Formats: sequence, structure tokens, C-alpha cells
Amino acid sequence: MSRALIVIDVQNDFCPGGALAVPEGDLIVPGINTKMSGFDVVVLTQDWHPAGHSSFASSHDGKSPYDMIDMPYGSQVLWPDHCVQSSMGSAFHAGLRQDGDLIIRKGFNPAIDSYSAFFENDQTTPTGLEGYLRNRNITALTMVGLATDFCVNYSALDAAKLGFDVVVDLELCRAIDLNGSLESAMSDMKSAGVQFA
Ligand code: VGL
Ligand code: ZN
Repeated sequence: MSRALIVIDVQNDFCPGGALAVPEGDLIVPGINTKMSGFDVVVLTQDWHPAGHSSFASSHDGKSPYDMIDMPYGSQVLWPDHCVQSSMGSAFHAGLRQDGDLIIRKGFNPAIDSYSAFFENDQTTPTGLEGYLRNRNITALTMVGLATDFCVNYSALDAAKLGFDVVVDLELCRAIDLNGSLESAMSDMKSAGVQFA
């Protein structure tokens, strides 16, 4: 059995000073760097939106960040512009080790957001991560990164659904916590059989 570490979205825009800053988002960087050494495979994910992405409030007349909108694939939180492809905000935190095996970019489809590292928010378009992990004989995953209640949560739920053995290391994650999103993420992950460390 081989285990992969999946490092979710440890990017400037999700750290203090960034466009969609997660409180204490930067504090997890040293611990993640240390943790990387103990895994057969390390994958980094990178939120990677084109300018004008449909998840940005600025793309919808009269909408503000954190409003909700109905998209063809379901309801969607509208975010401040963040992680625009090749911007400084989309770069990994400068202190993060970037010598992993694979970088998965997600959220590049202008019409669909992608919280999960496995599927876009339509829950059907794959990112390719599942195939990569299976080809590398990975059956167990540990997830760390940002944000606990969005991208970590959706990645962990999809991984569990796909049959991977999933651990979320909560000390190496931080949350946005929007309208109870952290509490519901925790209960959804528990119900899905995700383990916590
Ligand atoms: C994320 C909101 C929008 C995340 C990404 O990485 O959790 N959250 N895009
Ligand atoms: Zn995003």
C-alpha cells in the first residue's frame, strides 16, 4: 500500500494579505514541508482561474463577494477575484516546498468552479488526479492545506467516494468558515468515512 500527501491550494491568495485570505493560512507551511518527506508521492494542487471566471462576484452584475448564485451545476458561492492564472496571488506560498511529484491545476474552465482536486463542481469532469494516483499504485491519501471547509473538504469527500483511504490532518489545514461551512464540512467528512489526524 502506498500513501500520497495531497497539498491543497497553499497559494498566496489564500494566505494573509491575499485576495481570499484564510486566517492563519501561512502558519501551516513549515509543518507541511516537514510532512512531505514521509510520503511515496506528493501532489500539490493549485487553484488556477482565468480572469473573469464565473466564480468571481465581479463577473456578475450587482453581486458581491460571498453572495450565492445558481449555476447550471448547482449553487455557487461568489468569491473575490483570486488565483488568476500566473498572477502573484496564484503562486504557491514562497516558503512552501515545491519539489512534489505532480501539480494539479484546477478551476481553469471559465464556466465551472473546481473545489475538489478530483472533479470540477459539476461532479463529473475529472481533473486527471484519480488516474495518476491509480497508476502510481496509491490507495491511501493524507490531505492538508486550504481551505478545510472548501477545497480540502470536497477533495476528501471525492477521494472517499472513489474508494481511497483518506486522512485529513486538521493541524495542517485552515478554514474560511462562511455561514457554518466548517461545521457542515466536518460532519460531511465524518459521514463519508474520512479520518482525522
Ligand atoms: C477555494 C474558494 C474558492 C479553496 C478555492 O481552495 O478552498 N475556496 N476557490
Ligand atoms: Zn477558486
